Parts: sequence; structure tokens; C-alpha cells
Amino acid sequence: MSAPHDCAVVLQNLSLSELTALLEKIFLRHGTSTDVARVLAQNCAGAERDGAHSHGVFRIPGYVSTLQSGWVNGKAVPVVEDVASGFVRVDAGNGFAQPALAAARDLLVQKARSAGIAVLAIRNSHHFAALWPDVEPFAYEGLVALSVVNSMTCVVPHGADRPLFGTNPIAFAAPRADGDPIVFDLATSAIAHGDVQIAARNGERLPPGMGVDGLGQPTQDPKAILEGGALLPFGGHKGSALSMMVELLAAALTGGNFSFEFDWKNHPGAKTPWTGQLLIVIDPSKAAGQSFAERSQELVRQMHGVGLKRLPGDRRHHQRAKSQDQGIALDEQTLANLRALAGEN
Ligand code: NDP
Ligand code: PYC
Repeated sequence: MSAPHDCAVVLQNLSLSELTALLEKIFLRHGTSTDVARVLAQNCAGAERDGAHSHGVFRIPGYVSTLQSGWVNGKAVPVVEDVASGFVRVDAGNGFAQPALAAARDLLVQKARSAGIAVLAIRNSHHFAALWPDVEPFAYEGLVALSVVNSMTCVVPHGADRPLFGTNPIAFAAPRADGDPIVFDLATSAIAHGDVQIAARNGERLPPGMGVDGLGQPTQDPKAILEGGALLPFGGHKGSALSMMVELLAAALTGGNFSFEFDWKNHPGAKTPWTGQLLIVIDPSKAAGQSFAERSQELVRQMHGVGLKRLPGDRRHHQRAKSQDQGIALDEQTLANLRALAGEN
């Protein structure tokens, strides 16, 4: 959606609340309920603020075309079921996963604090966003959280000939005593599909080992991957095993679709995978010994002690601080496109 940032590009800075309000207007105008618009706008604006560009405003045209195609229900009301002392289920009603999480969140936290651990299984849901926003807030509340979501068939399992898995990210968040939570969020493919689209748009080649063309031959051309080719898992058989685990946890365990089980060809413009999502939340105050947050702080101290300069999540937090200080920079064309989608010009 954005123009490449060269010297001819004029940037405009928006506050988080300005960008959120603009995105909310777009979602509402394209058929979501007010609750869904609020949740998705906050998610997407937060990703842009943190420099998570593959899942920030770049995704807005995809959300809009998906809503227009009738593939997703933008007004779905999630149905939350309290099924066991440590297990919550949500049927997202063919709506987005984030409002389903929001609807079940209080019950999930209550269960995690009383039982020490709780699972949230979301099915019949669409996840088109970064995964870290789903786990990071738990760590700010002193909880440990892990989430997985499957996506759409575009990754060849290690040793196979054809794609089957989704890009299937895993996100983890843990509190620490003296700093922002420890958070990582990674696709189990060698590169996220969104980054392949951005590389194709910018006319860039990919590093080797990311994907194959339509004949199954290695390629560094993002267009060849997008047009009939496929991605590879990261780390060969290891990433492939993790991607398989994500399919099992996010789909088989939730009652959602595997990445290969839905067919959107009768909905031109549909971009959001119709799958499932699993969250596991742990209350570390139930653990033995010194406080978990002190222990995780010690681990960070030791990692820095052996020369580590950058933890996962550090880049986002630096960008977040910069955005809070200077505003969220969008190029003029991107902003004009967003305003047009919001019906502002
Ligand atoms: P990256 O490879 O960019 O980053 C993965 C993780 O590693 C991040 O936590 C990142 O931290 C960290 N990291 C990156 N470089 C370093 C480094 N040099 N040292 C230490 N840590 C580092 O992410 P992906 O491309 O794998 O995924 C991008 C996004 O795509 C994710 O948010 C993911 O959730 C999303 N996605 C969503 C899907 C969906 O179905 N909804 C499907 C697939 C992906 P930092 O953030 O600080 O850079
Ligand atoms: O970047 O791989 C990706 C992705 C899939 C669904 C949403 N994002």
C-alpha cells in the first residue's frame, strides 16, 4: 500500500489515536460492527506504530476486499463457552479472531489465575494480523502467554513436493522484572507471506532459501513464489515440525480449519485465512522458587553478558518509542489511499 521510501516521498506523522480513528472509520464503512472496527483498528495501528509493516496498514486493502467479498462476517458476535476449569472455547462465527479473543479474555485470565494455566481455543475465525499483539498484553499483567495460528496453504513441508502448511506463526510473551516483557513472534515459514508481497511490490529479490517457483525449483524472485510457487519452512525439518504442530494446535485442537481445508475461490478478493487459533496462558506465580520475572530478568542479564545486543521485541519497542515521540510516519500516497477508503475525499 505504501510507496517505497525514497527521497521523493513525503512523510506525514500521525498519532496512534489519529491512525486508529482513521482505520476504525475504514472498517466501519466496509461493513464491520463498531466493536470489530475498534479491535481491528487498534491492532493494525499498533502494528504500524511498532514498525511491524507486513501487518500494519499494508493489510488494509486486503481487509477491505475480504469484507467486500462476503468471505468474512465483519459483524460476527463470538460465542464463548466455559468448558472446563482450564479450557475456554470460542466460536468466532466466521468473524475475526481478535474480537473473539477480546470476548473471552476476562474468563481466560480468571481461569489462568485460579488453575495456574488455561487454554483458549478459537475456531471458525480469520487472523490476518501480527500475533504478538495477542500475547504481549498478558505479560504486562504478569502472565506467560503462547499463541499459534495457522493460515493458508503456501508452505511446502520439509521433504515434500507441494505446499500444504500455512505460514503458521508462533508468538510467546513472558514478564521480566526490569523492562518490557520478553516477546517473540515468528512465522514458521522462512519468510512471512506479507514480506514476500512487499518485496514483490518493491521489485526486490529475496535471500536464497525462502521459496520455490511453480516447478518446485529454488527461486529468489518473490513474484515467482506468489504466482504458482511456494514458501519453504525456516530451518528445514525443524521449522517444518513446528509448522505441523501449529496446524495441530490451531486447527485440530480448536475445531478450526487446517490451512488446506478452506476454498475461497468463489469469493474473489478474499485474503483472510479461515482457520483457528490457540492461546495458552500460565500464571507463573504458581511456580516454585524466586519470582519468574526476576528469573527472566536474570536470563536477559546473562544473554547481554555474553554479548547479545538485541532481544526479540527490542526493534519493535525502539520503533514504538520513536512513534510515540515523533508520530507514526506514513507516506502521502498511503495516507491518501487510507483517507479515500474512509470516504474522506
Ligand atoms: P521476523 O523474522 O521479522 O521476526 C521474528 C522474531 O524474531 C521477532 O520477534 C523479531 O523481533 C525477532 N528478531 C528478528 N531479528 C532478530 C535479531 N537479529 N535478533 C533477535 N531477534 C530478532 O518475523 P516473521 O517475518 O517471521 O513474521 C512477521 C510477522 O508476520 C509476525 O508478526 C507474524 O505474527 C506475522 N504472521 C502472521 C500470520 C497470520 O496468519 N496471521 C502468518 C505468518 C506471519 P522484532 O519484532 O523486535 O523485530
Ligand atoms: O504474512 O504469512 C503472512 C500472513 C498470512 C496471513 C496473514 N499474514
